[in-house]
Amino acid sequence: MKPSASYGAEDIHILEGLHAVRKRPGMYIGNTSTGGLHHLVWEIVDNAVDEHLASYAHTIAVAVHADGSVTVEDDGRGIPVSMHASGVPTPQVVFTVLHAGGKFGVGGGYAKSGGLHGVGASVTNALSEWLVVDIARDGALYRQKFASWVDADGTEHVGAPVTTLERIGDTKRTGTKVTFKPDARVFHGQVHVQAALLMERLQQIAFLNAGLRIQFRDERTDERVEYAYEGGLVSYVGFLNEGKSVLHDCVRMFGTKDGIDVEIAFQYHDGFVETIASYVNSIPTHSGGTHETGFKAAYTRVMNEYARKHQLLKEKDKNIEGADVREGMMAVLHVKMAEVEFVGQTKGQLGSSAARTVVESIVAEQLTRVLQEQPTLAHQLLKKALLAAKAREAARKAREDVRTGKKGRSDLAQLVGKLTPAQSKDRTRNELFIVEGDSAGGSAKQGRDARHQAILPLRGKPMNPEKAKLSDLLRNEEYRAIIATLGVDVGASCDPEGAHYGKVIIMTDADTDGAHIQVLLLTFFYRYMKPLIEQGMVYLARPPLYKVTMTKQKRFVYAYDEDALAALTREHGGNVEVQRYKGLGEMNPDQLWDTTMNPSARVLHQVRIEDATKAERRIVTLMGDAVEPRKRWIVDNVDFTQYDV
Ligand code: 2B7
Repeated sequence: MKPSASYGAEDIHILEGLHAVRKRPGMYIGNTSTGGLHHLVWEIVDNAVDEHLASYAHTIAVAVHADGSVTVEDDGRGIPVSMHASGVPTPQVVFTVLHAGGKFGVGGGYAKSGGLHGVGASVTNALSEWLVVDIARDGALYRQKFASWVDADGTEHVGAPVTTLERIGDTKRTGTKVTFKPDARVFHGQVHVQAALLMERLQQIAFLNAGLRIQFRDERTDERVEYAYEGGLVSYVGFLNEGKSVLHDCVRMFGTKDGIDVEIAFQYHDGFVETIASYVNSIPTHSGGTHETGFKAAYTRVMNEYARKHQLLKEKDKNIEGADVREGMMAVLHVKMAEVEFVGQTKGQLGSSAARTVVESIVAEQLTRVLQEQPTLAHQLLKKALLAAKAREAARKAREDVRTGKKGRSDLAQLVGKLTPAQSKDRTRNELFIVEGDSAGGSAKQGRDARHQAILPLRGKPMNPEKAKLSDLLRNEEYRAIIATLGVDVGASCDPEGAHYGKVIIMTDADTDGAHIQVLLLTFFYRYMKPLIEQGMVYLARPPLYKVTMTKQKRFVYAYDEDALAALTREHGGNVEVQRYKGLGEMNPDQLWDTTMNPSARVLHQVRIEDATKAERRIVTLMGDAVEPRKRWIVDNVDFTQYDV
């Protein structure tokens, strides 16, 4: 494209501005890789969202075209087409002046736009090969084009207008449409816009702005989606909790104070993890900040007040801690305010102190009302919080008992006394074998590598963690011994870094009982020490099922499953003697070492959670009331990781 508009003296300053963006793109869009590329889209989308927040735009459409260019369109008022005080059309100011919104007073009424956002259209223009803006307003359609190019004599043009604002037709609609092509020279040739990235953020924006409809289409693949959520944050929480068992209907709290809008939705699920997704003016604050601090402070205070008032906490009791009242909470917090201040450069953390006071006061007032109006919910949440507090305290105590070797009323110390520790103190190399039964424990103890392998024998069958309350589990010797030996907390504060062992290996008999114990222990780890599974620290030992002696050669091998046995029998024309191992105890220490414990010979199955929801379903199927699937699982003794529900 060739320039056709001429420039006045004022334009020199303007062009210098955009040249600066080209020179140091990172300063304006963070980087010139994927993040920066998509930033070009967000600058434009943010302006459209601002027009929605001003109550004019209802629909935003985003399209990626076959040539890699992107269109963003809104049905708002349309950028004013009048001449700006500087003597150029307003759209030209918007697309060629850095921080046009702030400096030139364009777009008044966008009080609650995203801080540095809403003023970045010129940045997108500066880093594009070309940009076209179409404006529908006052019955007419207008267009202006911009481009970046280098003349034959080396003169560089950045985001320069190549047409002036032209009236190109009539229309009854109103709105703004911006189409641009990211400049490959800026992005090292990598200008492929990713649909998945756009969709994720567009959906998020739709959740955060109830009533806004966002359409997306990718003309490269013909993919189309539309995001529109009348429920706003409540829909968002529902989406985030999808696949989880939730404990109650989503709660919504909202209010406005000192010009700051606050909205919060929360809903607990039966897990431990606390998730608070917070935003300011639709911008994610991944590192939280003042709004989150205010929310947490008010939430903890009001819950404790309620607990005391209703005798759930006695006078002598300590307050429930924040982490305990938030265990299993899924929350979204959105604050809208003017003059947003972020901590640091990355916008990840809100710094405005007004947000803390306002959120705190609105949450205090609203949550007090919610608890009053819904006493059943209030009691449910507080009981859960008290249980979380108890669990944490019990886990701490269980570990302390072991550390101090204290003999209490319980015979925990005695049980942990059964632990045969590893000689090494290297927690990354050390392995804890949780072994079924005392006799197998004895063989394991004698057969092990004493430097790095510790043996914890279990008495009977551990309690079913699916059926028992956590408070009961924590009274159970087996689980207390495991918690104490591993040295990690259960629930939200479970930190694998603190574990005394790098590997936890469950070693049970290759029979139904053994399989059952495996499932019980895995359920326990899944429910209460999930991070250990996530970190790949939990394993199942796989002892052999058969000892197969080749009668002619007078030697033997181990068979780990029926297939291997069948193959051996076939191979040796039936001249085999088969010994079925019924339990680990039938193996002598050497055999146990050779077949099951020796790191260079054994078969271990790493327990993984590829998909937490699937795993949860699996556990419920295996451990719930459905007898048939559990039976099948136990009979098959299928490896946990390969079991497909
Ligand atoms: C701060 C600048 C960028 N602006 C307006 C008015 C409406 C408007 C815009 C826009 C992106 C792609 C489709 C204000 C604000 C400029 O001043 S920008 N709509 N949409 C947009 O960029 N969408 C406006 C007051 C009265 N009438 C119109």
